[in-house]
Amino acid sequence: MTHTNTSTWGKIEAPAVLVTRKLPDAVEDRLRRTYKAFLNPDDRLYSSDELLNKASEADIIIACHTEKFTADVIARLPERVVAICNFSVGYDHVDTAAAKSRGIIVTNTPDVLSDATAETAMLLLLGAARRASEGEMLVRTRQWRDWSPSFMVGLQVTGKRLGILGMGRVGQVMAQRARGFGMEIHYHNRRPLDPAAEHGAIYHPTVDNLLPHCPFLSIHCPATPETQGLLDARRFGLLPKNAVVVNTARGAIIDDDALIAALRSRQIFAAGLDVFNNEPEIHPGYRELTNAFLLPHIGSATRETRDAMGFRALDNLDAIVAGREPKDRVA
Ligand code: 8YV
Repeated sequence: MTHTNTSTWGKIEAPAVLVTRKLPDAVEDRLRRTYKAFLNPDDRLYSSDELLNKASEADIIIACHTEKFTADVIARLPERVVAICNFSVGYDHVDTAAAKSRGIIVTNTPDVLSDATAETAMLLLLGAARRASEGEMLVRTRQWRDWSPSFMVGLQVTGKRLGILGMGRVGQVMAQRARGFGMEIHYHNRRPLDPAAEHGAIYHPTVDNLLPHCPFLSIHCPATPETQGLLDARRFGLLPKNAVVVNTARGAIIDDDALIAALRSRQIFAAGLDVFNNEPEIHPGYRELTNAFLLPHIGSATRETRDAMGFRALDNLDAIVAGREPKDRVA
């Protein structure tokens, strides 16, 4: 595909866009105004074969993290597919090297979901620290029979230290929100932020340096081959005893067996998790833990953010069709 080719589309017929999942109405309306849209009104999850079959009529695919574009799937995509515009900031579900080698453009939707995701991280941090899951279960199952000064005592968040692993867009919003709770921010990132953007946060050059300073830890780095299983038994062992671990990034960053063992032994006080390895078939060990506060990957699930993600994906699509460089190109 070349940009010269794509920019001629408008003169022949509207480019065909396959949308893998049901998107907000306003987003689908805008899409339909300009393109030949193949939508998924029932929001069915396509198998790879179905996806490939449907892609036979598409020039561009708007995809979510639920569709896995492995090297094999990308190799089997029809010749006419020129771009995958993701409705997500994370793009670990796309083999970008394979896409690049076939000349398929890949985009994502950064920025627009930082507030919503940081809200979820804060919810998990507070919920895990204050034993929200356990408390809610007591109420719902009529096991709440009594009150005493020692009943359901959790950890106070205010004024504590928060470690942020990955100080990108979401990590920085999380830091800002946590400062509202008087938290002191420590972080690790591939590079330190400019001092003006740090707002006093303390940089640690390695993950191992950061962890001993973190009674609370929130994960905000992308899933890459380098971060796969980054938080393993050894690294969990570097956290202070009774730490709280929160993950709104990707399940792949955590070694599930190691976290479950640390939660069972109470070496880690609690975890708040919105993302998991192998979603939605998560490690069964999590379901048994009362000190795990679990959400079903809803980090960015607010009305405003879903619309904004869709419009951002369409902005990228429009740019590609017009032969311009899309703002959020990742491959
Ligand atoms: C999205 C996410 O809801 O954008 C991301 O990377 O993890 C989620 O917040 C999901 O990926 C949409 O495809």
